[in-house]
Amino acid sequence: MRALKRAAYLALLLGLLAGWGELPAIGNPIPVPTLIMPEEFIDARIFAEGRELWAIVEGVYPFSNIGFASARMYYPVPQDAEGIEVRLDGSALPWDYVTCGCEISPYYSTAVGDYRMIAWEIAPLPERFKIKVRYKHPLPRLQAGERYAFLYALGTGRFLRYYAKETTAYIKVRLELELAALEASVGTRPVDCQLDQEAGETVLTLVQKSEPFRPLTEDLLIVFARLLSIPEAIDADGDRRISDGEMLQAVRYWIDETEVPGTGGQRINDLTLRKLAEFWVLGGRFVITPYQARDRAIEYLLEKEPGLDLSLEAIWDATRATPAGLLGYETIRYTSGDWQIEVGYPVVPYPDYAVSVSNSSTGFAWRGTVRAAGLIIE
Ligand SMILES: [Ca+2]
Repeated sequence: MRALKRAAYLALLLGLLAGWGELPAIGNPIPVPTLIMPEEFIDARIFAEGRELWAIVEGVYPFSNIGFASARMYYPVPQDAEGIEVRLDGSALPWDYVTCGCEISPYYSTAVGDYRMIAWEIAPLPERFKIKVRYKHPLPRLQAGERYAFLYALGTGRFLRYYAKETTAYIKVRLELELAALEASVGTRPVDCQLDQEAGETVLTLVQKSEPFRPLTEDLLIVFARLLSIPEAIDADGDRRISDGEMLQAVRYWIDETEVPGTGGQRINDLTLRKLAEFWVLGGRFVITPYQARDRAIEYLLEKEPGLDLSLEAIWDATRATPAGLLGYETIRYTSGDWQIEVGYPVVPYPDYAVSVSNSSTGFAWRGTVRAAGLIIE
């Protein structure tokens, strides 16, 4: 049993197991020591920030540990990942980049370039524990146009030696944008995923099961083309404000009745031109989708109460909460932890949004109207 007291080097999730040594066989058929990860849960939110698209990725990995005293775990993240957080049962764990000359390669090769390996230690290693990893990164843009790639390193199982009859990954990617096209693949195989489009966002749901007695060994790649709304296409510098030059360009498109590039063939009509002029005159960041209204309200509340435990980087679950039978009005309910944000709006071009923000544990409650030009009325 002395072997069990040695620090065991595990590379679970996403790494490899070194220092495996002789395995004291205790129970059959489960090799001991071993780590078991039958499921993993991946949530990602893709959104526009300026002219770039970003992803916030959150992975939750529940483990059972049979016989390991401690562990060193590895995990690949994009090279330009920011705000990397690793949590063990909710508490922050220190992590570091794997450097050359270490136990494993510092890089993990993917279809969109090398990812960097990070590592952390857990000692003592509980019998059951949950690892949560979170990071944010800009998405690579492919060729010209509005095509982007999102890759999740699902295939780290190719390095692993852990035991589970099979591993199932539950993946949910929320794209806060309109899509012109989307293709998902695991390795080189296209995969069927469920796509739900609602209120200007698309939710991709995918359940990926490994082969029996094998981990997942290939990465998930989503390639998509973005469709711009007219204000987004006119806003050439992506600051969500309409400058003098951008307004002038909009007027040209309106006079010539030409299609606005990137919008899938839309033209500027009189109403849209008036709205663009309003955004231009008022100068605020325009709000043209329910999720932008939600974020504008969060931004406003954080300015008012900086200590508030609300985050612009939360991953929200969105559901349609429009009462049955109500026509011409929609309500989207966003939830994240104890927070709930409801955004209601009439189904007309460039509506004002009625936003209510509440927290079920603190009793916090706020209501206001977010106007399309970004102004807030309480
Ligand atoms: Ca602009």
